[in-house]
Amino acid sequence: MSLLPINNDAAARVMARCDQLALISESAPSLTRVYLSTEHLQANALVGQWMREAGMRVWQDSVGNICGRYEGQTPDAKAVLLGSHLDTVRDAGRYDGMLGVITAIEVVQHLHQHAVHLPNAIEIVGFADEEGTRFGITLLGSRALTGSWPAEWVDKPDANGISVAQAMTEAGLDASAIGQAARRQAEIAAYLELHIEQGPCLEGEQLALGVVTAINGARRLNCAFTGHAGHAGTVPMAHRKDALAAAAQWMVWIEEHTRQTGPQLVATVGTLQCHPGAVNVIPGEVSLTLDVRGPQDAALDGLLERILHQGQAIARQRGIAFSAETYYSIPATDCDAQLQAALQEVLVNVQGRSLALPSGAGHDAIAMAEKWPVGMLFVRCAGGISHHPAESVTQADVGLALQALSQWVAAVARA
Ligand code: HGY
Ligand code: MN
Ligand code: MN
Repeated sequence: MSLLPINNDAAARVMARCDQLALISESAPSLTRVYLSTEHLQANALVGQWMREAGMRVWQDSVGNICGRYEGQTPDAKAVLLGSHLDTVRDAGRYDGMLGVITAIEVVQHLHQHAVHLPNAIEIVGFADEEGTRFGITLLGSRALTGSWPAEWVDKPDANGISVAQAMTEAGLDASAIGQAARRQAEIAAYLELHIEQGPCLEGEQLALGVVTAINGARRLNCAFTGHAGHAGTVPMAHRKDALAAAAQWMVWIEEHTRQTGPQLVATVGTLQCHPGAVNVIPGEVSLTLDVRGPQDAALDGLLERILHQGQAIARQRGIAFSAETYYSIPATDCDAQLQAALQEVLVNVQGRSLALPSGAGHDAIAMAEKWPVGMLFVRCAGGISHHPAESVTQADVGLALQALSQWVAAVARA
């Protein structure tokens, strides 16, 4: 039985719900919603209510993911898991993560309204933390499902010195029960994630939707240059050990060298702290973060090695110290070929043609791919803008995305 195309009221409802969720923020009118905050729990309650209205059994798991299940044709049927994250970066856009959860709920609502049950159950998860905004560790929600939480994560402090374990207790969770969120391999057949592209390719091709081929690998490091603070008026230029000048020289080299490698590799210094940070003091200490990404791990690690070598060389020339410590490393991750092929067919049906493209951004699908086949559906976003309040999608594209997700889920859940 073919599923009726989802109507445009659903697209309007998705847009309205993204707006509603965007109001749940610690920094209103801007959007910031971090792991285990009051806002996180409020968002879980609202999304859980939408899941219930769509005929799902709803629970919050032991790390704070909000989960729902819509039964298949047999009570113990494997689940096709849909999802994305509900946490945000600081001053975020309202579609990164949230669009994937809310569109998934519409697909289940459509099944429920037409009393359709597929061979597989459909589960949805609103992951608690993909961005790592509060504790600096990422994919917390999805790694709980794969059972791959490193033990030391519970001791990670936030900027106020509150550890993950303490924050869990304050949120009514128990750090000793983290393992209960892990899902058995046999329970889940596949993981499908709808997400905004966060890049310019679909817009450049005048296409609403695309098939994700792979997700870039990424490395994140905390780096520092340590020189000598000194009086800005009395220390001659030739005697200075200026940590900020060294960092500036390194950053310009990173940008130029990475640009020369071609379009696939990217490197970003996203944060920089300068100490003591006074107009009349030569900076003695600079700490900065480095984020390097690419579709192949070997090329990515080669670039990182050259960047770190250059940091050491600049420090040596200037007679100061340089340090770097990797705190985040995810491999380049392929999306499942069969799931890609199924989605490709759906996109030709829904929009006349399809486009396959890699993801420069990281996603929960990276963690989920360690245990289950994953597929991702990209939706065009204006100017490729993301991690910014100007992030936007059109209702028309959301309407097409709902049809595509619905048909993809039906195809996968029948396979
Ligand atoms: O940074 C990323 O790639 C993702 O948005 N967390
Ligand atoms: Mn993001
Ligand atoms: Mn995201």
